[in-house]
Amino acid sequence: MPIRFLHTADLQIGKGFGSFPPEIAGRLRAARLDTLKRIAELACARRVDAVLVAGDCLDDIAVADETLRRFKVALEPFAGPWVLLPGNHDPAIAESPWTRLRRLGLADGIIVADEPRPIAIGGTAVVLPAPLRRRRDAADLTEWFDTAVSDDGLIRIGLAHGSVEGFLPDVSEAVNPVARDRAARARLAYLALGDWHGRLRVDQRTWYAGTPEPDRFKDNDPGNVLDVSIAGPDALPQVEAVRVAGLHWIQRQVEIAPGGAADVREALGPAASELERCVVRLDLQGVVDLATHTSVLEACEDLGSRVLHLAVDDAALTLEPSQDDLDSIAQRGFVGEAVAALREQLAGAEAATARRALALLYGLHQRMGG
Ligand SMILES: [Mn+2]
Repeated sequence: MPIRFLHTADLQIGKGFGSFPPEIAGRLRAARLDTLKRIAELACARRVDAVLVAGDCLDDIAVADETLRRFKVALEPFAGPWVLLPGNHDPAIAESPWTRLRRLGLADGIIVADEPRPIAIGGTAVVLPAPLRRRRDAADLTEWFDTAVSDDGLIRIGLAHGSVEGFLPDVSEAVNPVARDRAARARLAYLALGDWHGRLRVDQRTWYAGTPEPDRFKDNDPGNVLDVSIAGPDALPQVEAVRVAGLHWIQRQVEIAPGGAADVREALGPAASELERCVVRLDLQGVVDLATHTSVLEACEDLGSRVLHLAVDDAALTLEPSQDDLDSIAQRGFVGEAVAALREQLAGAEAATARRALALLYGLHQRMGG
C-alpha cells in the first residue's frame, strides 16, 4: 500500500524580524502564516495522506497565545493528519507552545509528536519521531529508530530536526546531530529532516525540505514543500518540490559605473514583475562621480517605493567628485567656503569623509534646483 505526504519544516511562525521596521516585520510574520495556510490547501488539493512538519513550527517557546490561535487556524484547510515535531525553536519542555496549544484545544487531525514513539498513519505507514526536549542536545535522538519495531508491510518514515553529520556546510554538528546513514540503519523508506533552511537531498531517502517561506538572504533554495510518494516499504521515494513561498528575498552586489544608476533597477532581473513581493538588499560598489551618486540615490528611492522592503549598503561605493561636480556647486558665500575647504581635504587623511560631505552638499544643491 502506498503513502503520499507533504514534508515541510522550519516555519518559525511568530518570528520577530527585529532588524526590520515594525510595519515590515508584521508583514513578514503574516507571510509565514499565509504560506502555512497555502500548504494546508495544497495538502487538501493533492489529497495527500498526511503533512509532516520536521521541527520549528513556532519560532519561540514564548510566542503569544494570539500567534498560537492563528497557527491553528492556518492548519484548518487540511483536516490531517498533521504530524508536528518539536524542534530547537519550540522544544517540548515542561511548559511549551505544545502544552499551551493542547489547552487551547487541538483538532483530532493534529498530532504533536512530542514523545519518541511510533505514530501510525492510515494503516500503511508508521512515523518515527525524534522530538527535541531542549534546544540543544549532544545525543543523536534518531538512534532509537534502529531498534523500533513495526509491523511487516508498514512503510517506515523518520522525522527529525538537526544536523546530518559530515554533510552540512558551515554548521556546528555538535548540536542535535543526526547520523548520516540513519535511513539505511533504521530501514526507513524516508527520513524527513528539518533545521537546514534550504532544500537539500542528503541521499535518495533523506531530505531537508527547507523552510517553505524564506526568512533570510541565503541562496540555498528555500520556499518549497516536498510532495513525497512511496509505493511500499522497500520502494524508493518519489520526491517533487512544490513552490509555495509568498515572498522573494533577493540580495545583490551591484557594481555601479559613472552614469550607471539604471543598474540599481536592473539588478533585480526577472523578479522585476513581482516587485511588491520582494525583500531586497543591494550592496553597492564601484567608483562614481557625485552626479551619478545622486542619480543612484534617486533610483534607490524609486525602487524602495516599489518593493516590500529595500535595504541599501553603499559603504563600498567610493565617491570621486569630478571637476563638473565641483564646478556645479555654488561657489559663493558659506557653501562656497565649505566646498573649498572640503576640496583641500580631498588629498588629505580625511579624504573619504570629505568626499561624503561633498556628495551631501552636491545632493542638497541639486534638490534645491541650484
Ligand atoms: Mn531549527
